[in-house]
Amino acid sequence: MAGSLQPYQAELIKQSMSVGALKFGSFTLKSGRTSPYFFNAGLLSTGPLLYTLASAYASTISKSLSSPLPKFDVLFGPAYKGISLAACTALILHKEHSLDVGFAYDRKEPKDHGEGGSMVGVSVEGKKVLILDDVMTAGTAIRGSIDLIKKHGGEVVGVVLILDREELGKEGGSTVKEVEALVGGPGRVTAILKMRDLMAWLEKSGETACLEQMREYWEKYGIKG
Ligand code: OMP
Repeated sequence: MAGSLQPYQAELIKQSMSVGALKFGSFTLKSGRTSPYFFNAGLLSTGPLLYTLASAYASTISKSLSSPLPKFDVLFGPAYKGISLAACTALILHKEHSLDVGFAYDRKEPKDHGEGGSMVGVSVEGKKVLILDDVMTAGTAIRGSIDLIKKHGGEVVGVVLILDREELGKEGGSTVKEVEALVGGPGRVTAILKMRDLMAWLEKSGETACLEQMREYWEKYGIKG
């Protein structure tokens, strides 16, 4: 199962561990599952860490562009954590990949005065939209963003994540496959890291106890095949 890690992936894991953004232990997830690890993207909150992360997002997007990810017009960062991450990534796409895209995000509480509404940034109406989010487990959060963008007339053409936990979704199959079916098909959900990358890192680091718990969790909730 363990594959080889790219240097930028190993660097992100190392930096995430150093600030406690990636932790091993026992955690209750939004889905109710009890997980032996948790990734808290909110702790990647210094200039250097944001640069490492946004660069990794931008490289992941750039690598998938043309195929399987089509050209897109807007990078959408769901509130709250996705907002700053999508803004930073849009900057890096412009500066380091010559890719100029719009940036948009939502408000968790719609504004009832001034311009009002729940969407901020460039309009998604009639546009191809790439959603940038932190972690995907059972796909509830991503489904909410897909619905919101559709409601505002946008077409979601893909999703990019920090971490794909490679878990079973609500319908009992792979979350990734379920979400890909909603956004255009295979390859449309991409991630900087997958659960199996974390396992490869634990194996390389000789963290056998953590690795054993990860394997047990994978048996229970990991994608099959
Ligand atoms: P799903 O909505 O089940 O896909 O869970 C994804 C969300 O859970 C993320 O947007 C986070 O709010 C949260 N989460 C993490 O941030 N890190 C994790 O390692 C796991 C979760 C989680 O609760 O599943």
